[in-house]
Amino acid sequence: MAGAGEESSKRTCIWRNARLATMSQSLSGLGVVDDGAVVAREGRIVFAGPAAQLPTALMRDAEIIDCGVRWITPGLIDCHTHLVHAGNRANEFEMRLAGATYEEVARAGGGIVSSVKALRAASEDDLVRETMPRLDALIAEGVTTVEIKSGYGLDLENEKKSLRAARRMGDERAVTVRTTFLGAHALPPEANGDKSAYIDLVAKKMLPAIAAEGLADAVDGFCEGIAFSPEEMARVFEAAKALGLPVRLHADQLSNLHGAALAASFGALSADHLEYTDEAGASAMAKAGIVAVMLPGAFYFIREAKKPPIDLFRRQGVKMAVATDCNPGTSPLTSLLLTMNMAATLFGMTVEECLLGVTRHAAAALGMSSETGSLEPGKWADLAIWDIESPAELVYRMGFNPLHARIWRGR
Ligand code: DI6
Ligand code: FE
Repeated sequence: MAGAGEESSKRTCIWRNARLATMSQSLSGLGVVDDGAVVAREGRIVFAGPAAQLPTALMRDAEIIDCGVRWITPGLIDCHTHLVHAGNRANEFEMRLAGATYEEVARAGGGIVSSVKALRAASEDDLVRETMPRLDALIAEGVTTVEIKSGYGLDLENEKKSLRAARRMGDERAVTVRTTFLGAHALPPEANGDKSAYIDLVAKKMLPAIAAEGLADAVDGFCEGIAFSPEEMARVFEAAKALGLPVRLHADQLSNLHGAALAASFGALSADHLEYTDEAGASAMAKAGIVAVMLPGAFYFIREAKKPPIDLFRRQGVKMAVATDCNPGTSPLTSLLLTMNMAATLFGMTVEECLLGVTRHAAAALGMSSETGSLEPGKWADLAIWDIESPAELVYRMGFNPLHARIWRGR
């Protein structure tokens, strides 16, 4: 299988008789090409545009795939997930439905700490096995790149185990995985309430060891009253910068601690959640050119009332991405198509904004703009081919998957 795939990736492949939503920055809107073709060679796009402009030299010895007037978009990108975790928290969900408060759930052993306990008890193989169905659900809807965070280990061995499991997910499936170290997610029980000492451990011990093994592509943190303060996060970010790792931040999700401005001041790739971000935060993000990652699944699941300031982001010209935030506590969501629908219905994002949010802007949130996120020469041949009449259908439907075929790096 792998051999056959490799062979075909060396061949020139032409997908034609297709309508393209290239998502290219050089075209307006979705970058639509009505009678389009995409040509791939050795896993990269060498042409994407009007079929009439197909260079004849590329057509020699090429394998030609007739797309039957279907639509082609870039392969989708889920740029914020906690996909690697053990067990689930359906019991907590039931308790909350029966009227239990967050505190009662926590006292009954629930919350992030229960996921930490479960992850510590799981082996790396267990984690890969448990996570694979979630990854497969994303892949089945055309996802070709997924970011996966640690953050349920909260000690060096268990954070490394999570990140190794995440890397293996990418080895075992035809998908690009980017890993993010989220040691500053919550305080582990053994820290006995000492946040400062734990942040020291994250910044001075865990992060350098993880960087030395090349296990993380970026560093993230949870800046919130129930998690870590801006000062504590700044200590982690200083350490990340010193190691040359890009940073991101869970910012302003439940309150405004000015996390967006903090992320901007460190030149982060993105700030994520942002329900409570104010005008100063949005303009700091615009100036720093960092991406706002919208996570409507968590907003929906915890029944948050405050929406992220989409209008401010629009006015300031902040790029918006859209992601599942798949995690067992606040967003048990493994459909990026449904996530787009939520971003539209709950946040008022347009079809164009939603589609940019899972393609070009999601690539930017991962620092991968030159590799993926649009149909343009030089980028990986990551494509999703859809049985739809218009791109709006990808955002409009709930619980229906119109994927016809998915191509990862030309295969
Ligand atoms: N924000 C969230 O909503 C989740 N983590 C985070 O940083 C919560 C994760 C969990 O409850 O397991
Ligand atoms: Fe998250």
